[in-house]
Amino acid sequence: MKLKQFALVGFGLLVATSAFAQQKAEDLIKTRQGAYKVIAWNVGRIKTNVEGQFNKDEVLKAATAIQALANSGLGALYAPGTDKGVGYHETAAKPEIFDPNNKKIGEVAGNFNKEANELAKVAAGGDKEAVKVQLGKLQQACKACHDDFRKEDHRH
Ligand code: ASC
Repeated sequence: MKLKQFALVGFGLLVATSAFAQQKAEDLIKTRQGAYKVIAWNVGRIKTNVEGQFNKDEVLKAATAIQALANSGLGALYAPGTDKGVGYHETAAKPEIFDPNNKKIGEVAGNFNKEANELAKVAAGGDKEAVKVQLGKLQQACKACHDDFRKEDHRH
């Protein structure tokens, strides 16, 4: 192979590799946004139930879905290279959430898991008032993370 050809192949590989990395990051961002979208959908269903007619089965389904997602290891979706980019929309994640030394991340994430697990437990009990109180605690956990790690004014 001539030097010029060799250089061209090398350049082609480089473009292909970075395109692949970008595609992968875009997928991770999409999955991340989708996961929170599904969580928000289920939070909304529970909210509707505690504000109106309470259907224990629907609330339990929604709470169980939130619990499963909260415990699924969402942190893996914040892989290096996913700090910038477009999934379904531009990522709203602040740079701070990609800092492995930021202690607050574990705190807010752990709190979200705790409140989600508790909500599933309370939902199984079927008491509307208790679900309402626990939903409020879960929403506080959502908000705590948004306050520190989501760019302002972003709505999903
Ligand atoms: C929701 C939702 C959120 C949280 C947050 C709580 O229902 O979609 O992101 O609650 O608004 O502050």
